[in-house]
Formats: sequence, structure tokens, C-alpha cells
Amino acid sequence: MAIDYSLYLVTDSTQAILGDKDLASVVEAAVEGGVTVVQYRDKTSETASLIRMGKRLRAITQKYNVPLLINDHVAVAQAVGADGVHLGQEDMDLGTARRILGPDAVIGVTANNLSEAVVAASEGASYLGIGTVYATPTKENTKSIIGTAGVKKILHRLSTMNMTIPTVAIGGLNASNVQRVMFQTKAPTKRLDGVAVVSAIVATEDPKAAASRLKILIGRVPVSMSPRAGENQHVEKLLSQIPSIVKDLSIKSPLCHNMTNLVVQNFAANVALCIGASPIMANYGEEAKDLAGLGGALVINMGTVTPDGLTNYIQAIRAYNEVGGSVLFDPVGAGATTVRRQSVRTLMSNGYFDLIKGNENEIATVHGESMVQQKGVDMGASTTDESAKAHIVQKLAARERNVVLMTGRTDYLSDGDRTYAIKNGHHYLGNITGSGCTLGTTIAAFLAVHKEDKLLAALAGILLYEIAAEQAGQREDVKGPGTFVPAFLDQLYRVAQSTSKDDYQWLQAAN
Ligand code: 3NM
Ligand code: MG
Repeated sequence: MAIDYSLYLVTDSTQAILGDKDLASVVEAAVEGGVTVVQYRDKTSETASLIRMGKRLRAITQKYNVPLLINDHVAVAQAVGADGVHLGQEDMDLGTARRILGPDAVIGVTANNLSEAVVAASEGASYLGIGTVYATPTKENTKSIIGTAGVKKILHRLSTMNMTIPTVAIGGLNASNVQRVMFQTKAPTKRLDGVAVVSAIVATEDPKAAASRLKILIGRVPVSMSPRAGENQHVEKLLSQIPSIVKDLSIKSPLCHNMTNLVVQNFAANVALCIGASPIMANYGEEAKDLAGLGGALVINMGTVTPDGLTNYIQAIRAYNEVGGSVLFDPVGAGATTVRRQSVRTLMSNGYFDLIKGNENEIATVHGESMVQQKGVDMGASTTDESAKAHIVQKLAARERNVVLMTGRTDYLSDGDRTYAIKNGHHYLGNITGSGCTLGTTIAAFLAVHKEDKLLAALAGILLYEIAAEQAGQREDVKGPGTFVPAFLDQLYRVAQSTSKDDYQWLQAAN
């Protein structure tokens, strides 16, 4: 039997998730909404009541011609005439279950890592439930949070071993992240067949609407990608659009929401004002929902990370992701401490970043870190070869389906498809505090006004910022980093008002 795994419902009968609703009615509504597989999962009820509910669910799923699987209990599956079972690593072994249920039964297995996946696939599991993708209150005793990178690693291995076993991801999946999870986990020849959800359907007021929304999202290309990137393949074409984008910024004056470190708050607010954006420094995650609704962009700057800070960041990232607002990630000092490396992983697994910017070390850390444990954290950190830098930026962007900027004497910018080297700027930027952070603020403001091509938006921000720095550095009244700061703000303000194409040169395509 060929099963459609695209929207896989796992049930939960706890008060926290199901509440006072009737499980059978929830399942029926969900199936009407488009759920393609149902797994009856009840960790606490006695056998008799499992069988009672199992039979009700069997009748419903049969009516809609959707497979029914039973979590853990092989005997219950037999008793209710289910299509099969789903087994965790601590449940009955696959071989035994297969002998009892026969060759046609659907037997799914949970895989948390490469070896569990490969073992289950080679022993004849019908499909794999890969997780836990994101931390979830639905299942607290999860082994480890593997993020989209962990799922991708497993899919990659299965594809190199030519294993065609169907796969679904599970854990913390909902309407705000299913598209991203589907596309970010794609390996060259293998992709997820679907997503498994509990609370995103069972815990909602309207399970039918929730299921049908998820179903639509899963089948659609994600909105987070740049819709018009394909039209901007030539440097001249990109540059010619920048003056009008800069002008647009001052007309629209987008909200630029900074969750940034204490050192640069004041400077970042000044930079935002000079380029024509409307800054707010708001580090409290609770505020993000309101702010995300204002059409601006969010900067997550990890400069002075704390446990509280992390919780606030996650809350804010989710709020912006949910409404499709742009989020820029600045993983300041990413490789410096264990806490920061872990923070990078936590943040990357909790949301989508439209753009990640950092210096060589930070980008290398993000690149290594989200490959999940496998690679050395400081991989590429000592890279001095320019083409290697361009390559790592391109690879990270391709992997995350976003835009990546590595700053340095030469900046590298890529969306995975187009990669550019930018040689603007002034060395005084290296002698003042917050120049990297406020470049992040600047780019975020551009991401808020120009959504059609995020790489182009970023490029506009970088050129505006660095050309202003060049002009300031050349001014006669600038004697060093101290006098550079006010001159830089002046020039930023002036270039932002300028609409001349000549102000945006020196861009070179990287090889
Ligand atoms: N299994 P929600 S995570 C049932 O990682 C289950 O194997 C998991 O619930 C695993 O969709 C999980 O509400 C719960 O996050 C998923
Ligand atoms: Mg189990």
C-alpha cells in the first residue's frame, strides 16, 4: 500500500494538549482538513480503553480511507485492526513486531540519529519518524534536539546509501515552520515525505482549519525565499536599483527592531536614524508580537547573550517568522565560548534567519555548528584564502536558504546562487565599537523595505554603509577613530539622501 505521509497526525489525550475535547471528533475534523495518516498515541490509558478508542478511530479512518497506526502497542493494533504500529527505540523490536503483524503491516520507527535511522531502514521499517526537530512541551523526555540540520544529515546518509524509505519529521512543527523544515532538510536526492504534528492540530480550537492550513503550506514553495532573485543576475542590474531602494527606505522609514548588546544600543539607534529608518531597542521578547506586526525587521545580536536573552530572542524570532517579517542574525563572538556555540545552535533550530552576518570566525562557527556536532567548531576559522571564504559563505547560504554576509577587508555576500565580493569600507571601522553590529542594523532596515530580492536589499545596506565610511575617512577634519564617528554619521546621512548611481561602485563579482 502506498501511503501519503505528507500530513501525519499523532494524537495526544492529555489535558494539556487535548483539553476537554473528544479525541475521536478531533481526529475526524483533522482528517476532513487533510491529514493523511493518523497515529493513535496515548501514553497513559489502560489497554481496555486504548482498544475502545482505537476502534472508534479505526471506524473514522476507514471512512476516509486514511491509515491508522497505533503507538507502542502491537496487541492493541491487532485488536482494533489498525494498519500497523509506530515504535520508539524503547518499544518492541522491529523484527518481533514484523513477525507478529506480518509483512504487509505498516511499522514505523523513531530515529533520533544516523545509526538509529540506518538500522531501522535496513531492518525493514516501513517509514522513519525523524526527531526531535525542535524542543516541544508535548514530549519532554526527548533524547536530543537535532534541528533541521540533524534531519538533513540523516536524509543525506539515507540518500547516499540509496535507501528509499519514507521519512517524516517530528517535534515542535507547526504552521510557522513546516515549509522551512521541508526545504531546509532537503538532501540532494532525498527529502522529507511529510511532517508529523501533535499540538499544531490537537491543541487547536479548530483542528480541521489547522490541518488544512498545514496541508496548504506543506505543498507550497516557502515565502521566505526571495521571489524575484532570478531577475537580478547581473551586477550592473543590481547596482542600478540601489539608489531607488535607498530612497525608498527614507520614504517608508521602516521599523528596525534591535535586540542587541548594551555596548552598541545608542550607536545603532543613531545609525538607523541617519539612514532614515525608525529604530527601537527592545530586548523583551514579549513585545515582539506587537512590533512584528508593524512591518519592520528584527536584528538578533548575540553580543551579550544571557539565558534570559536567549528565551527573549526565540520569542521574537518566532513572532517575526510567523508574519513573514525579516530577521537578521548577528552571532557576535559565536565561537568564543561553549555557551555561545550552543546559543547559535539553539537559535538556528528555533527559527528562520533571512540573513546571517558575521566575521570569518563567526560565519565559520555557524557553518560548523549547525552541521550538528560533527564538524570541528572552528572549521575554516583560520582560512585566509579568499576563494575559500566565498565558498563557505555560498555553502552556508545554500544550506540555510537565506543570505549570508561575511565581513572583513573584503566582504562576501551570497544567497547560495549569486556570490559577490565587496571591497568598500574604511579601516577606522575596525577601530570603533559597534561597526559590525550597526551594519547589521542598516541591512535589517533594507530587508524591511525591499523583500523581492534579499541579497539586493543587503547589498544596498552594505554599500550605503561602507561608502559613507570611506567618505568620512577621507575627510580632512577626521584625524582618527574619535573624529571618524561623528563624520561617519554625517556621511551616512548624506549618502542616504543621495540618489546618484556613481555613489555605488566598486562591486565585484566573486568567483
Ligand atoms: N515524538 P508536537 S517529538 C510524539 O522526537 C513525539 O520522537 C517525538 O509534538 C520524537 O507536534 C513528539 O506537539 C511530540 O511538538 C511532538
Ligand atoms: Mg513509543
